[in-house]
Amino acid sequence: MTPGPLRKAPENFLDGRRGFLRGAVAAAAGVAIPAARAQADGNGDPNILNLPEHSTGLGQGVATDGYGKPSKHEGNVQRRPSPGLTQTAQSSVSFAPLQSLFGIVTPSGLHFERHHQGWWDIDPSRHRFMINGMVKTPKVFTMDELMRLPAVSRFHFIECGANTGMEWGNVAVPTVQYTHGMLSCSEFTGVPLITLLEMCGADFKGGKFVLAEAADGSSLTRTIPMSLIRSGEVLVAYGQNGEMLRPENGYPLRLVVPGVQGVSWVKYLRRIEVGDQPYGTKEETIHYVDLMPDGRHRQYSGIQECKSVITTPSGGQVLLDKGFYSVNGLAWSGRGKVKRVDVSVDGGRDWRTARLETPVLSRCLTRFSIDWTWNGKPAVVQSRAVDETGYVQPSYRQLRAVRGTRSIYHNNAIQSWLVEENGEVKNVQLS
Ligand SMILES: Nc1nc2c(c(=O)[nH]1)N[C@H]1C(S)=C(S)[C@@H](COP(=O)(O)O)O[C@H]1N2
Ligand SMILES: [Mo]
Repeated sequence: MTPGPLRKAPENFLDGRRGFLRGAVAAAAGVAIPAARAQADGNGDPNILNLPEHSTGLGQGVATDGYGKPSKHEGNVQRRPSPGLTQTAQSSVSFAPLQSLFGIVTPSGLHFERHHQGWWDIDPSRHRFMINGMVKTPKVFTMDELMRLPAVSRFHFIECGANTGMEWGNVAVPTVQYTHGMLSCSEFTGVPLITLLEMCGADFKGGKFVLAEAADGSSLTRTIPMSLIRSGEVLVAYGQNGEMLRPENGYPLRLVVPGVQGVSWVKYLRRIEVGDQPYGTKEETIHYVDLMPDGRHRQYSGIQECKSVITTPSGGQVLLDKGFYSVNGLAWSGRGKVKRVDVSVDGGRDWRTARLETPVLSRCLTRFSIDWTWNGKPAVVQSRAVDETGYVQPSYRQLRAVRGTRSIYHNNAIQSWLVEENGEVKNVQLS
């Protein structure tokens, strides 16, 4: 099979440029797109006939800068801020380039960022983590003390509650990076919070909640129910994808709260307080609440419901030709494993069950794919995920029937991409 004739998403939709690259490899070799297509059988291809320098010359020695970087040909794969959102340096978002990623793990340097008050590169030797409140022995841990304890490593997604938020207003931002890019997935390493609470003699009878507090100036604090912590899944984490957390992602310590919206994953974690009731902090009473149709606020809607999105083809990409495509994307659920993903290429009339790429892990991204032969006619591609609880990802009509139209957060509706006759892929909303 020849490589899919799929152009990459525009380098940056802001400067109005279109993605004219067929792919990084073709671009680097200076191959014109039609020529590359005509020579699909290799006949007369100068890239086969003329030996390149890398086949005849000497390569470079081992990297001496000590830490590897991506190929220079992949320079357009970047996390990017959105012009439509908060743009002060201190309260900012960058979105992960989902359209350019494979599998389920987000490379650490492309993990999305959400900072309420800027990020810090904290000196781990001076960082302290305290547990107090309803405990027998309040304790302060250094990083060394934490890292001596038995740790676990687990793959989990993190999604900001505001991911896909602009679509509530049918703003239809152009690419999947901006519709769904406040989503990432890593292998996190850390100590289960339950272990640390036990070390402090936490009162598990009266202590129904904990408050997690950050060490940055955002005063970021969130209530976590003890029931989640008891499952052993909540981690006081220092590792991300085999190395220490990146500064942007909370170095040297962050809370990992699998399945729960990103704001509860407190970065620069400095304190856990055990209490007997929810704390009602600003992040749970003013922000991250949902305005319901009856005018009341829905609070503490922590769990990210089952959701999916097709990343190829997706907004901003261009299909160059009719023919075979491997339609693929990501599915996830804050309630457990993804059980099934259905894909439609006709705007939801017919659905086919997609393949799930292994491993399929709980509260983790799952990659799905399905074969599609595009006939060159306009097509609307959609994915609909079902999780192991039987919950089915809703359409916009179904979601709005319950939630109304005035939300910002917690939009898990089915995403539609329109493939136009000229191959351009656009973000559309079907009512
Ligand atoms: N200390 C601190 N923790 C924080 C935040 C923050 O601004 N400061 N942002 C929260 C929000 S709203 C989200 S969505 C996630 C984002 O994590 P990331 O930047 O690692 O992607 O961190 C959460 N934890
Ligand atoms: Mo967030």
